[in-house]
Amino acid sequence: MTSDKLTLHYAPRSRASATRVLLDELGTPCDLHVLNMRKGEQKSPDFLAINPLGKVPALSHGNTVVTESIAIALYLGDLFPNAGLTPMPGDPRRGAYLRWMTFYAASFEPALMDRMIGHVPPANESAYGTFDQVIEVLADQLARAPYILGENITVADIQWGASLQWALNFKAIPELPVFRDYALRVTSRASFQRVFEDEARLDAAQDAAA
Ligand SMILES: N[C@@H](CCC(=O)N[C@@H](CS)C(=O)NCC(=O)O)C(=O)O
Repeated sequence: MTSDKLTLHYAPRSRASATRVLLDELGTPCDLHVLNMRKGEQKSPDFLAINPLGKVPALSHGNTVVTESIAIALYLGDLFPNAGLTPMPGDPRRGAYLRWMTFYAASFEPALMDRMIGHVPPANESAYGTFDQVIEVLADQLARAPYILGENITVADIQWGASLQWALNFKAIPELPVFRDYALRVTSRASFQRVFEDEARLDAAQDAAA
């Protein structure tokens, strides 16, 4: 638990959306600092002082700043263990939790981005092997149970569900039933629906203001 104020530096329909859903799932109050990326607000000096890369999401918690979606998700999950979404140290799922969260940032996203720009690094030199291997490993894991760590949803599923839904929409990953079913299972939750609804409103307002 924490008494320090949380602020999510956020833009609608971005990687920060999954963070916003996670905050909703954790049931914690959080100020939203909404940036209009169409106006380049993420590159303002004030925001660059928070994240020098000028990218969202970023999280301020008291004097602590956390950037990188996965670091933020791990940080929040540990901060609110009572929400029941975090395999904490001592939980037999903790190792797998860290594995799949890190796999997301270190293997899946780079593989996806390389694929989208048509870059094919040599398999033995890339951090992830090949795109097809990453897809195969992920599909195999998701076929085992309703959620990535088993029968119960965890912080990891919020990230993976949001991302796979995005990747399916953009046809960036194969349209496998295991991906489609999983993404639907996760993103049909009330938390996602609340955030998607609000984001449609915010996005339209930002568009009009840009
Ligand atoms: N590795 C970062 C990537 C963050 C990122 O690329 N955010 C995009 C939005 S989805 C962004 O802020 N882009 C704005 C820009 O680069 O100007 C993370 O996972 O948080």
